[in-house]
Parts: sequence; structure tokens; C-alpha cells
Amino acid sequence: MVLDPEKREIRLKVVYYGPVVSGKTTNVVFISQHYPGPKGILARSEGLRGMTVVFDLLPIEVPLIKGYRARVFLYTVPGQYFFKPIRRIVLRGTDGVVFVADSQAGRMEDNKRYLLELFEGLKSFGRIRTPIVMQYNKQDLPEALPPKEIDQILNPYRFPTVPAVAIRGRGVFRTLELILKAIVRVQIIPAVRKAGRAKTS
Ligand SMILES: Nc1nc2c(ncn2[C@@H]2O[C@H](COP(=O)(O)OP(=O)(O)OP(=O)(O)O)[C@@H](O)[C@H]2O)c(=O)[nH]1
Ligand SMILES: [Mg+2]
Repeated sequence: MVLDPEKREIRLKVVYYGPVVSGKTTNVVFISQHYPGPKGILARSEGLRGMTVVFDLLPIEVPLIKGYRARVFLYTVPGQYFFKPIRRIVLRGTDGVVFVADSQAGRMEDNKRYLLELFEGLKSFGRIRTPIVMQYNKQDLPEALPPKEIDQILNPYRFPTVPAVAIRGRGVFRTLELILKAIVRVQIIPAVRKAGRAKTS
């Protein structure tokens, strides 16, 4: 996070993380098409069958806190396994993570593996306390497990969860709202207070 008290500006990074074809890009595409506030252009790096090869990036402006202009940079990681080093690089400096899990029963091992990889990545940057929101995507598919069952498998940590059908936009903005709220609570409010104290002392 960058907080500039002179310009009254905050810059944040949110990363959509998760296994291959879980729907990370679909989330960001939906936001780019339907977000009503100010937004930039979605930059996509599309490879074979639409799979991400480096990252996607969408900048949006969100009224997060009074008196500050908050610019939020939404990134997705490439989910194909061999892009692990790229996922690590994209994760650097993130203020919050949306973990997009694929709800289908057969994808639980993959979800677990990527969640552990995410923890490993955050740990390597000393950021293990980064806020995380779990999105259980593809709830429309016949093989999808109900959110409560997925919680038992993936979420003993009790991160906030959102069931979703990203392809139809279901759950997409709710997920974004939850991760931004968590970032405001954990990072922005303390940082704004600190900046205020620095000014008055
Ligand atoms: N049925 C269904 N399909 C979905 C849903 N969300 C995404 N998809 C489809 O799943 C496929 C992969 O979606 P992407 O958003 O490209 O997945 P990704 O996580 O960005 O994949 P990588 O970039 O390879 O990591 C696409 O064909 C999407 O249309 C959903 O909620 N339900
Ligand atoms: Mg993608």
C-alpha cells in the first residue's frame, strides 16, 4: 500500500489467486464491464484457450475512506502449474488476496495445493497476515460442492467466504467488497491514523 497524505491518495494492490481455470480472469473481466465508478483499461495477457500467461491488471477507483482518493489495482495470477515463479512475483506487495477456488469436487486437491502455495508466498514476503477472502466459484456446475462442505475442506482458517458464479457475475462484487473492507480495517485505518499523528506532532 502507498499512502500519500499530501496528495490525499492511497494505492492498493489486490491479487486474485487460485488454481488453473478457477475463474480469476472472469472475475476481473466482469468488474471491468460492470463497475460503475472510474476505472482504467483491463490489460490481459491471454495465452492458449484464454489462460493467463503473465497477469491481468485492472485499475479502479473506489471511495474507500473520506478525504482520500483510493486507486485499487486488481491483478490475477496465471494458474497453470509451471507459472509458479510468476505467481510469486505477482503476489509481491499485495495488500489483500481473493482466493478463487473451483467448487467442483474433483478440484479440491488443486485448491488446497494452491492455498498452501499462497501461504508460502505471503510468508516469503513476511506478509502472512495479509487479508484473504475465499470465493467458491463455479457453483452452477453439477459437480460443485456446497459452500459448507468446501469450508470444511479448505477453510479451517475461517476466512470470509463468498459462493459465486463469476461467469454470470454472481458473487463478484460481494467478493471485492469484502476484501476491500478487510484491507480498510487491517491496513488503511491504522496507516491514516499514523499519518495524522505524524502531521500533528
Ligand atoms: N460454469 C462456469 N464456468 C466458469 C465460471 N467462471 C469461469 N468459468 C469458465 O472457466 C474458464 C476459465 O476461466 P478463467 O477466468 O479464464 O480462469 P482463470 O482462473 O483466469 O485461469 P488461468 O488464467 O489459467 O489461471 C472459462 O471458460 C470461464 O468461462 C463459473 O462460475 N461457472
Ligand atoms: Mg486467468
